[in-house]
Amino acid sequence: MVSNFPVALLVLCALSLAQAQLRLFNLRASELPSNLLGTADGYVKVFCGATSLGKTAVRKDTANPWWEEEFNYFHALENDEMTLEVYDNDLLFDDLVGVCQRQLQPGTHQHDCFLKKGGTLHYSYTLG
Ligand SMILES: [Ca+2]
Ligand SMILES: [Ca+2]
Repeated sequence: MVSNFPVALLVLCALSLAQAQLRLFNLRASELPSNLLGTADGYVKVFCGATSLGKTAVRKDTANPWWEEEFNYFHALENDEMTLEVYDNDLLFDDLVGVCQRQLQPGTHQHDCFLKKGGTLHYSYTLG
């Protein structure tokens, strides 16, 4: 006798874990704070859940940087938490300017996030 059970299980898994593509783009910041070492040298680290998606290049000596990098992740799930950490690159220790966290929702969204030490991060993402 042949059972359909494994097939049914596979279909169920596929339905409940509907992975989607996350695309993060249009990363920029405004009014990043200066410190003793001068004008900010900003970069952003990107995470989806606990998975690191990488980081942008450092934009040296600008309070209003933009980053051309896009981040793609093919195993995102709705309600996954995306974390964006904004740093000021310095000689010895990079300064954490602020952290932005957001639960992913389907569609394309644009957000502004106020950074703890000053300035704002702007970004867009698409989940789908
Ligand atoms: Ca600098
Ligand atoms: Ca710096």
